Amino acid sequence: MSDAPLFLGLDSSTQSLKAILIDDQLGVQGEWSVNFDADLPHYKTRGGVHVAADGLGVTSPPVMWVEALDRLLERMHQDHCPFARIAAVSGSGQQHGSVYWRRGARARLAALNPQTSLADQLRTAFAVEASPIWMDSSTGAECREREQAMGGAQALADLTGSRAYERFTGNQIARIYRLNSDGYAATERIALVSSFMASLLIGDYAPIDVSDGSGMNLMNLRMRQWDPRSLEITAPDLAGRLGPLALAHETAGYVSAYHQQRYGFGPQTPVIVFSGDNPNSLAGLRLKEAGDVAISLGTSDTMFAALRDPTPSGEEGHLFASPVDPEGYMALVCYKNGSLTREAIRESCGAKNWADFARLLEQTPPGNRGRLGFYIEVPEITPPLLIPGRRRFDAEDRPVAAFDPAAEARAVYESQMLSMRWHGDRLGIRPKTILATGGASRDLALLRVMADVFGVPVWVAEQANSAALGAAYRARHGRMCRDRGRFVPFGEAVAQAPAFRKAIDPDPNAQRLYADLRTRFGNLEQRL
Ligand code: XUL
Repeated sequence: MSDAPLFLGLDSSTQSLKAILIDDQLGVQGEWSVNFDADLPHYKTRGGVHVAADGLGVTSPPVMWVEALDRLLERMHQDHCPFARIAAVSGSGQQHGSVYWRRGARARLAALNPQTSLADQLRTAFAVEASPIWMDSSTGAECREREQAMGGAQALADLTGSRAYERFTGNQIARIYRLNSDGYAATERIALVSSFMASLLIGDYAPIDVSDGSGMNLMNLRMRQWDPRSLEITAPDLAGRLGPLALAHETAGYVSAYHQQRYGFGPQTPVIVFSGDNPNSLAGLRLKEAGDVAISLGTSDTMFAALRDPTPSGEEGHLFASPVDPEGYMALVCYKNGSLTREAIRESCGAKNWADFARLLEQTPPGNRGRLGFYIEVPEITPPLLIPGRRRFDAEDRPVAAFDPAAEARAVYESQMLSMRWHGDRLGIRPKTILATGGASRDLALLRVMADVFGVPVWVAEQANSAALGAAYRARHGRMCRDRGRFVPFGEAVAQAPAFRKAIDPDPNAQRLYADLRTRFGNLEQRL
């Protein structure tokens, strides 16, 4: 057993850096994490981020992610993690965030000294010290310019998979070029969070994968190549700064001497190209067929599905290249008001924990006697409601100032699920079943509302960290493709993965009721 191969998946998310180690039978052998606020308090982040005074700009310091990697690997080392048995590593990053490596950084990465920490050696390697992340909504002007230059929102979606979105990296790069042209001029390479973390492992610039790269408004989705016109309207000499794209099962490089000497990785450990957290979750949840839909309930709530034949929308949602099928796609709908918003409402309802909140919610019937609410604590992506506020309506669509706590508790859950159903439907996502994942997938009250609103059974993945797990699965997949010298269907790499568990069936009565509420919800949302 002691020589049996292991596979490591990392997940650099908004609030933490996590690791999952699996064996060749896909069993989880260990899990570790570093929480940015609690473990690295000197960066003074809240929820892993810094929010600008206007509420629209949201960034994280990239050196914090660097320090987190050493911290995580040290923890694993203290736990006697058998690094030498790791046969491949891959990883996940929060999508859209960008890192600006300063000229000369590549040479520094290649010469890392294992006697000194990564953070000490790379602290000054950034041309822009605050990395914009997915929660940023400050690029409205750049989005409008992009859509105009590319022939409108639908034309841009047809080309790149999405209309212009504030958090998409191309718009972020355009803004940095406009406001900080010296920083842009000093930039040697622009990485996504995913390719950035891979670079720290291989000691060189790692490529951006086509799946995470789809979240930039810069890539031709069908060709899986940078679109020259999109790059040109963003900033000068961008192609060289972005480097090549790669497929997610390809090898980015080998774990560098720094990590071999410090932690004991083997000398030839391949690092499989890193991807975004939603693409990795798709891999972790093994979504393959049309009608297989997952909902991830975390800092962001996302709904995603695997597709073969996508129809881009110039209005909403995203299409990305698949991370596990070189010819496949994935559809994604993303919400910023996820767990943090649920928590804020729970607190204002006076419920101490989720069990209390569920008891409150059960005091009102499904459908909440016609009451509907919209809970926007932070500028929302879907729909684009940038002004925070709690807006409530009675059964006759008249605005009301407040709900009692029981109605409020139900309204926030119903509103979130009705919105997913409404917007997913417009993007062609029609679930036959839903697989729930993320921290809040442990909340049965929320899953019940989900099952009833969608009218389908909800299953849960026992392993809540689907992005890190998906990265570990992809590490195994990438290693298989390498060893066989050809693309191996992803299903072969995960054939032995444990089955999911059914959590709840829909109640047919509630289901009918929600069908009526849906239309009212859509109309009210339009009004807002
Ligand atoms: C997806 C998105 C979020 C982040 C969260 O488009 O913006 O789900 O990936 O990490």
